Amino acid sequence: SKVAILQVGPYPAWDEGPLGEKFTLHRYFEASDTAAFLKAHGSDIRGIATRGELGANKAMIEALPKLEIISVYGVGFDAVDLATARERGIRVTNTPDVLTKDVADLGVAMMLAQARGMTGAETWVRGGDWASRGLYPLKSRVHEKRAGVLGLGRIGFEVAKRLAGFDMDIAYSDVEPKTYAPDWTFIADPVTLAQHSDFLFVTLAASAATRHIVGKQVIDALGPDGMLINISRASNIDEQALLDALENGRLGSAALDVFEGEPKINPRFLELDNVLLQPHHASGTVETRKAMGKLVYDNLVAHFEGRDLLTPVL
Ligand code: 8YV
Repeated sequence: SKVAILQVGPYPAWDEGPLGEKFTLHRYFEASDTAAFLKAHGSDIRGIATRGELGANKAMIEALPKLEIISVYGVGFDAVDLATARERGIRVTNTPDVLTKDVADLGVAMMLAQARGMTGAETWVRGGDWASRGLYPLKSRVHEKRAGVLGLGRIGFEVAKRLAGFDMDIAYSDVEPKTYAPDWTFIADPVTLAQHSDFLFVTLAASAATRHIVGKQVIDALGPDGMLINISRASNIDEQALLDALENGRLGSAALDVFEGEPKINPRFLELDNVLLQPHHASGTVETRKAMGKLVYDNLVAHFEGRDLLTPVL
């Protein structure tokens, strides 16, 4: 008989097909009463297939006495209760590397789109302003400006590499200087980094230690001409402080792919014209999502066949 898996969120058909053939999938996201659902199926379930932003919380893990592995579709595993998993000896996997370049691409695209006012410019054309009002307002350039990268891991490195192609002056923060950072300036303190940035990219893996690392101080240091770009997790930013600063012009602008409580975002964002809003899709290309789905599947199969995990976190 097939191993039972709790499927926390939906996947594209190309992933659900093979997963459903190999395992018995219990589709948590379709349950109207999730507690009753866990009660009904929980005693059989030996694996979880989840998504980066959904993870697996304590209550979910505790409802599954036979749970052995949590396979995350995403590089970020901050939504998985790692402490509980570790205590129970539950394995955890994620999908690093395969999504790195897509996430970096979108981050840089967001910077360019926001800096050059492309969303407004599109509306200018479609709404007839070009014909009736004439030239679109001028914007500041990007090249030769200062970029700060907060977190020079895999994604931060690919962002910085791309920014170097735009002749930007690059600095970064991390726990220590990185040997693989060519001539980029290391600035340990995020507030000092923000002071030295026109564009600040947040590319940190989220954890309790990085929660609200971008708070009022960093935002004020970036200032009324600065732009904040977040392609990591909402928890890395104090969203209230960000909204306050965007509303009163203490921060110039922001470009965000992630939000507290997403997909239901704070309606204050919708009132602002100095923020570019994206629906958490930095890894959202067909090629990358296929590679992520394959890793979720391959890690689960490797575990249940007693082989080494491909991309273990725990
Ligand atoms: C995905 C992500 O959008 O990798 C991550 O951590 O958040 C993204 O790649 C998400 O996990 C898909 O559900």
